[in-house]
Amino acid sequence: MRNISICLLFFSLISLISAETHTWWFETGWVNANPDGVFERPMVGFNGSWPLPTLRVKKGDRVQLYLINGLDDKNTSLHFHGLFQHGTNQMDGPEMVTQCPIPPGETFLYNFTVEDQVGSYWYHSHTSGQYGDGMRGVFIIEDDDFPYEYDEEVILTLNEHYHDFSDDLHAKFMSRFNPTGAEPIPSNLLVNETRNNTWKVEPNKTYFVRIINMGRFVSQYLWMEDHEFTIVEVDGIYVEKNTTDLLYITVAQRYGVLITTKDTADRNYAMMNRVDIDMLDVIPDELELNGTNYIQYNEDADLPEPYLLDSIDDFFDDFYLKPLSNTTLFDDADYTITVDVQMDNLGNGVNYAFFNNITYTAPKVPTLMSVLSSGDQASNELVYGTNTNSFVLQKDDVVDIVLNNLDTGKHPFHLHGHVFQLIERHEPVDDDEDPVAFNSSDHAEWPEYPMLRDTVYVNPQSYIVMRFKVDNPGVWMFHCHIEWHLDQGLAILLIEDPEGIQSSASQQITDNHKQICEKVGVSWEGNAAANTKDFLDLTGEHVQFKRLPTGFTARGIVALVFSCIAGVLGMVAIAYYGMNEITDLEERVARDLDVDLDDDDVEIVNEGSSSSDGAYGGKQH
Ligand SMILES: *[C@@H]1O[C@H](CO)[C@@H](O)[C@H](O)[C@H]1NC(C)=O
Ligand SMILES: *[C@@H]1O[C@H](CO)[C@@H](O)[C@H](O)[C@H]1NC(C)=O
Ligand SMILES: *[C@@H]1O[C@H](CO)[C@@H](O)[C@H](O)[C@H]1NC(C)=O
Ligand SMILES: *[C@@H]1O[C@H](CO)[C@@H](O)[C@H](O)[C@H]1NC(C)=O
Ligand SMILES: *[C@@H]1O[C@H](CO)[C@@H](O)[C@H](O)[C@H]1NC(C)=O
Ligand SMILES: *[C@@H]1O[C@H](CO)[C@@H](O)[C@H](O)[C@H]1NC(C)=O
Ligand SMILES: *[C@@H]1O[C@H](CO)[C@@H](O)[C@H](O)[C@H]1NC(C)=O
Ligand SMILES: *[C@@H]1O[C@H](CO)[C@@H](O)[C@H](O)[C@H]1NC(C)=O
Ligand SMILES: *[C@@H]1O[C@H](CO)[C@@H](O)[C@H](O)[C@H]1NC(C)=O
Ligand SMILES: *[C@@H]1O[C@H](CO)[C@@H](O)[C@H](O)[C@H]1NC(C)=O
Ligand SMILES: *[C@@H]1O[C@H](CO)[C@@H](O)[C@H](O)[C@H]1NC(C)=O
Ligand SMILES: [Cu+2]
Repeated sequence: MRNISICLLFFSLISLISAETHTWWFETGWVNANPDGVFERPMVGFNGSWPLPTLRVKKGDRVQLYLINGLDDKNTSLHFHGLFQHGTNQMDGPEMVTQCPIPPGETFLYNFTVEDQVGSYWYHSHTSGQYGDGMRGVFIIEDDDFPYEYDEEVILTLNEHYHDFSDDLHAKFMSRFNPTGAEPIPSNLLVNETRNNTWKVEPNKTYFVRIINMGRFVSQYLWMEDHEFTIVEVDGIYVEKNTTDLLYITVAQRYGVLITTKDTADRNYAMMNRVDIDMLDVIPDELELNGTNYIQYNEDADLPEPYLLDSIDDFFDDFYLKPLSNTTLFDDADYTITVDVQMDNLGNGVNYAFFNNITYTAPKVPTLMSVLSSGDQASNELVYGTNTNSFVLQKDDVVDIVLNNLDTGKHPFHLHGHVFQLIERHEPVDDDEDPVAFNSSDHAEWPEYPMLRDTVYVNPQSYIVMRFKVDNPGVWMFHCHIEWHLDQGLAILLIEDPEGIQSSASQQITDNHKQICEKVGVSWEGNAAANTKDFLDLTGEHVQFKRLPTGFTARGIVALVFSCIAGVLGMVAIAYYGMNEITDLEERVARDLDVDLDDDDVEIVNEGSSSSDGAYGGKQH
């Protein structure tokens, strides 16, 4: 008995000693690069280089990452995608949710441990659009007890690239001249932050490939000529092996796959990636939809030809993956959050995204700081404002999120601070039919061992049901990972166990963090309106634009668009959306808005309310 406890003590000491602290200092700044090989532009790098470094840690290690904002006119922040940040919510990254934005010249210390997680993750700026300008990198938590055999590990990132700066794309996107909310079209797809990527392999080997989509918009298909993928990990969760030859990967998702190479090295093979064209509003002729990359066995052999498939409909459905941990379906939900997703125009003519008619509008005080400063009122959702879509969750509850997608697009949803069980995903519903909503008294049979991950897609006009346990005190964002849609306000906040947050020493705002808030001019106390006296008084809070007046038809916006496109913007706007003909645009806008162009009874939107676009800045005066 005594020997056993000595042994236990010994091993726990060993694990304490072997837990390492990784201290990194990184300074953001612009770096010229030419990722797609056809256009050089500045990208956001670290310490003068881009792409950003791959960060590697081991389970249990501590990370101390000092982020110096070297950009001279932009705030920044850093999110470690998929990490639970248990007890360190303020290190999660999203600005105005868990932290104050880091202004130019300031340094923020991200200080946390990786505790019980292993697998493939990534890090990226959580300041509007910035990661699309390059501020993204791979984060790996190595596991000494990896459950499968392999010879070598390799990283494979997917991305899409834009020649224009995010801020410029954002301004045109969140504009009344883009009333249908057509997303900017990527310039090119990337693999490993480049094109025509060569992966050098050896025959007779098994590679463990960590595939990570670090894009901000489009899902990608990935397939390899005559090589199969055996899926063993999704979003940091080990799963029972399942083999496929075609993967579908939304932005922010990760797949860990085993690939066994051929037994001879006499030829090379193609590795193909393809954009999900259903997500694009227009497909410009010059956009290369299929990327060809190379699996190189033999330097002297010819490069492979593109390898095409007859159909890409038969991609692997992640719903059926089974976690290796055998985690069973959690108990019935104690609390259900039902949210409807919709895109629509507000009174300024701009197209926004809504959860239950609310477009997320950032509060004046980061929500975590409202929790910490609101004392015994922290459980009152009103404290967090009327436009943040905040839900307070009770410790240890099982929670379902029922998400009904009334929109005709697919959306990849990400929950911070958790992996969740995906317990139902309904098939897509065609545009010419009505959206189908979840019906609790008439639903599919739920799996015994549901798949677990941190990012899933919902099909067009369809729904998903997700389940998780309230076991991680903090303010966790749940949002569409399409950066454009997040800019449009497609987010809710889950405030888990507010008392648990308040009473934890490690959750208190660090001095460094307070200093950052002071420098950027954001209060670290108060409700959503920065009121520190009466936490239920929301006077002056940020709210979304007013809705279009009743009886107003979207026709007015169409009219406005045409008069303006014909005038000021002219061909610029048209070329920008990859449209060649005004009539083409006219039809598209009309179809998207579901209006009849022959009807010339036209109303004009109030042009006076055109300033301060954007979900992060939208204010109603
Ligand atoms: C990055 O630059 C900072 C100063 O700007 C320096 O302190 C740090 O050591 C550099 N980090 C690396 C990894 O080179
Ligand atoms: C990839 O190939 C295309 C031609 O297909 C070329 O224009 C481009 O520069 C190449 N990109 C890189 C990064 O090598
Ligand atoms: C940085 O954030 C602060 C606080 O939200 C804001 O006032 C300021 O305009 C931001 N700076 C930039 C350059 O966006
Ligand atoms: C990081 O956090 C740990 C735990 O709170 C603390 O002991 C350590 O001093 C912090 N690191 C720095 C550099 O402040
Ligand atoms: C992708 O890039 C990383 C980092 O440069 C490299 O280690 C890896 O081998 C590349 N992967 C492939 C599949 O080419
Ligand atoms: C691969 O393994 C097979 C069977 O063990 C063997 O016959 C072959 O020579 C190996 N190929 C190479 C290139 O080593
Ligand atoms: C791209 O790949 C898809 C699937 O393999 C194929 O159907 C399509 O014809 C390809 N397009 C081009 C232009 O090669
Ligand atoms: C593998 O995937 C298929 C469907 O793609 C599913 O039917 C099967 O249950 C899965 N098996 C495991 C062990 O994940
Ligand atoms: C999960 O169940 C399988 C049998 O289905 C068993 O072989 C395996 O050991 C179990 N794993 C764990 C972690 O319990
Ligand atoms: C959203 O607004 C519509 C129309 O005003 C209304 O019918 C619907 O009930 C609202 N939905 C929610 C969840 O509040
Ligand atoms: C939900 O399903 C039940 C049982 O099939 C049915 O009676 C009810 O009408 C459905 N509700 C809706 C809103 O479709
Ligand atoms: Cu979306």
